[in-house]
Amino acid sequence: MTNLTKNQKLINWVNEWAQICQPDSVYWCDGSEEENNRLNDMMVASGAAVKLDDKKRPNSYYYQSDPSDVARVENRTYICTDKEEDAGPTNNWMSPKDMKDILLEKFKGCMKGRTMYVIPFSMGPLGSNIAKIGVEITDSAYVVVNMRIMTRMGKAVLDVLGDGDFIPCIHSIGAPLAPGQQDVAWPCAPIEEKYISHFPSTSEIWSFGSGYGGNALLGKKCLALRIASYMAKQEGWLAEHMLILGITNPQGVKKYIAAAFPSACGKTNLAMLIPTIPGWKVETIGDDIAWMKFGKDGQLYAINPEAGFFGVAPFTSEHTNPNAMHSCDKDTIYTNVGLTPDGDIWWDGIGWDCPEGTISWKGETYTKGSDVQVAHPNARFTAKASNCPCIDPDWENPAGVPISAILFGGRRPSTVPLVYEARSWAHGTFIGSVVGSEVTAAAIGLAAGVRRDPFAMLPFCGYNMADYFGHWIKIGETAPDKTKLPKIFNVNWFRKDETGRWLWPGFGENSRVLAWIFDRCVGKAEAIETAIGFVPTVDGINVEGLDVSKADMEELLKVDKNLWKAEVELIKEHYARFGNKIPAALSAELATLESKLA
Ligand code: GTP
Ligand code: SPV
Ligand code: MN
Repeated sequence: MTNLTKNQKLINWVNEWAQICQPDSVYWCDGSEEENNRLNDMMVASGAAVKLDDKKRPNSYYYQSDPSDVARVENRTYICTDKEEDAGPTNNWMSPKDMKDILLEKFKGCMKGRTMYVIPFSMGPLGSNIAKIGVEITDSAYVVVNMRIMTRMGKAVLDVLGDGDFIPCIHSIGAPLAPGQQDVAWPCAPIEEKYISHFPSTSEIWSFGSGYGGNALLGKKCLALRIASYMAKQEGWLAEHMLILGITNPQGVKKYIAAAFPSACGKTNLAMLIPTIPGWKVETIGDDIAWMKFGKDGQLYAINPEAGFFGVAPFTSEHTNPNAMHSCDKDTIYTNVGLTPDGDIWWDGIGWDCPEGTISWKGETYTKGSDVQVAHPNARFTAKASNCPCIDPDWENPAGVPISAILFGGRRPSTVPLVYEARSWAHGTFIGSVVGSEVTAAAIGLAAGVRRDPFAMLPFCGYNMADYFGHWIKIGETAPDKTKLPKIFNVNWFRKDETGRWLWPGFGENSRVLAWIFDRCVGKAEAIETAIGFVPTVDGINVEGLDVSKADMEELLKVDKNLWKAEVELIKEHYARFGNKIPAALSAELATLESKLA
């Protein structure tokens, strides 16, 4: 059936699923450029894709999804464990047997009239001992071309795999074709038939009914976060929803920082930031996922398991994030943005007016003054990391990069200051465990308002979140050299005043905060100890050339005891969800915070 591998276990597994799904044909992806061109041509010919103007956007393609399939579906995402308690109160749960019974029915014949693609992929540099190999079976060619950007994919992976073990990932869009039936541009199943299922104890992923992003590109959230977080717990490392950046100060000293912010809260932007303060430089290792392990020298090292960026398009511009804009200059897939009459793309905040006649993500035509939503708020670009102008020279270093600081943050219009530093690893773990953020468009069907998103991992933790908190505490307690643990900080670029005005300009200006964090790591910057941790002194942050009033700056750095007392009550409610599973070290941190505020 294939001459790409002799791995009998893999061949048997593919055959078994081909019998269940009954595709018209089975195709093993080699990852070549020729194959990629062929699939792109096929999708253009079928009307699934539009090739963009080759002069403006070389080798780039445009897709519109089905209106029901625009983001992750958290209420259709399951962690399947024997005991419900092992999935915990924040995950949807079903027993593996019940889920497999339901899904086997759905997978039966689900690829009729379609091709089954077999995608061997590596999360992490090929052959690195930190990397994990998965094989995704899918009936979506869109998934194939996206996986080719987001992961290392194809024959080279099979060569490294040899006859070894792989993580099996089954995916179907759940839209079989009857003989003669005309296909649609973006086939998928209705929301209530979508299932994004994980079986952590057997390292399996079964995803049905969606073709979008994290639901369908199974290396990303499903493998590199949900399954990997469970593996990391067993094996003593960390799989996190974090960007990784390198920052160099004017003296040429370089440090690496990892940062966890919830979906659509600024990871891509921070990872590619261009500092506004002279002499500083930021380079990108990754923008969404970090796998971290202790090295022989006792430092925590991080790799980016991905090979591309699946980034939020709206409000990405030459002004906010030029490095992301240029990562998308060529070889890019655009999904749910606007398509201009001259074969280019458009979204809100791109930096120029929407051209007359632009086609919206829903296929409507935009004319000046019309209220057509041109790009979906969760419209995305899929771009190669290697096309990013500020990619770090060490981004594919199999050993990873040493992490000096870990940041947490979210969209908090009030209460939480621009930046503060934890007193210890345990205190930092507490800060991570209470991350809150205003809900964004990255997931479907969430009520508006601030929700707790611990460690930005709420939708991505493959086991009981309270046990995950405990794992973080344990990492600190069992670190080979506690003096080498990263320092932990919380940042908040999203403070607003009563009128809704941003108090902080964000984007490149966030370098001022990174510089303070950098200097704290080398024992330089000034801070005062408050009830919540170390906050910069009024002149601790470099504000030279910054257009922020002194009053706003004071507001940004203020710790308001009354607001924080109210916050403590909300934290108690949040912790109550986990009953007595909250680690004692975190209950102690909460008690300390409460007593310091008294
Ligand atoms: P995921 O890919 O969903 O995990 O998102 P992400 O965390 O990488 O978010 P991203 O950097 O794509 O930012 C999402 C949105 O936040 C974009 O619309 C940005 O313009 C906006 N944003 C990012 N950084 C800042 C900032 O410093 N200030 C403000 N006000 N907005 C920001
Ligand atoms: C997120 O929602 O955090 C993303 C986009 O990074 S997706 O890959 O769709 O999950
Ligand atoms: Mn993400």
